[in-house]
Amino acid sequence: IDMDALKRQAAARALEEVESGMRLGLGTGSTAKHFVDLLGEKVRAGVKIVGVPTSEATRAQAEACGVPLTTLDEIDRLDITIDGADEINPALDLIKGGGGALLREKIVASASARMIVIADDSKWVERLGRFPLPIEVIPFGLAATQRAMGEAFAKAGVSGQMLLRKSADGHVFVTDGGHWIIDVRLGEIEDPPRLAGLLSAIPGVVEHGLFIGLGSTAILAGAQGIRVIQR
Ligand code: DER
Repeated sequence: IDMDALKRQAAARALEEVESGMRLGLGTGSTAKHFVDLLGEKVRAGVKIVGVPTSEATRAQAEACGVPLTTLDEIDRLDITIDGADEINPALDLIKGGGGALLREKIVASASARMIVIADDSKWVERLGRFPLPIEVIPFGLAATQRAMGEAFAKAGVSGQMLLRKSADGHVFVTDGGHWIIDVRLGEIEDPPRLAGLLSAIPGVVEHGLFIGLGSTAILAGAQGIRVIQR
């Protein structure tokens, strides 16, 4: 099965939800990339939309595709954010951040009336946590922050090795927001909302990749076709 073809199929199905006049959040990652690509074709065909990109990478791609852009300073509400995910559970809670864009992605998704998650069906899981959870942290006081994270994991009944994300060139990965990312493979997270709350309470944690209650629709493309799941 060509995974990239599945991603494109999910993106194409999401495009059917887009109408002229809409204000869209534009996600980040290889699946969202297909969406922005296909959206550019719709814009050239005359569909009137504006988009807020969730990363500098998506901004560059959207500009190249001719998608009109705006910001969440010009407008304070979006109609739909279309974005990928690393894991999706039956409650449509997500792990995101594999691409390092989780902070702007969560800000944009939170400012949207709807969030459509597009993915190949390998992302669909019963329980979140096999994929390492990305946690965006401030470099200052990192050891103290990691200690607090360890305590939060213990309270939530999970544990895992914390890895500071590195770029391909071996340097510490730096997000669009100038922060670092710690990835932790926690295994099965029994209570994602509880862990999300515990992590959000840590001062040195800027944001984390648990997206709770934000996904309204999941569009999953698999060998048997496309499944649309509403929350
Ligand atoms: O980093 C992110 O949040 C991306 O959306 C990621 O979760 C999905 O990326 P993919 O579409 O390349 O699998």
